[in-house]
Amino acid sequence: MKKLVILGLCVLASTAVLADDELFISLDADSNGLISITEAEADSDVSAQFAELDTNTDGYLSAEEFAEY
Ligand SMILES: [Ca+2]
Repeated sequence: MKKLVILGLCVLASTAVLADDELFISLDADSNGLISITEAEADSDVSAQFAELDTNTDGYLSAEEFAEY
């Protein structure tokens, strides 16, 4: 039973990562691996948190920065 719960949590966690990846890919309109502030405007939530997510303040969200979203 305990193993089943752990397995379930792993599946849930990997699904969440996958969903974030899909959002990242869909927002990365020019597929350069970075989300610009213009690309982020396609999602109002990401756009609103852009400055917070852009931890190195280069004006782009990398996959690593976006993972915090
Ligand atoms: Ca950045």
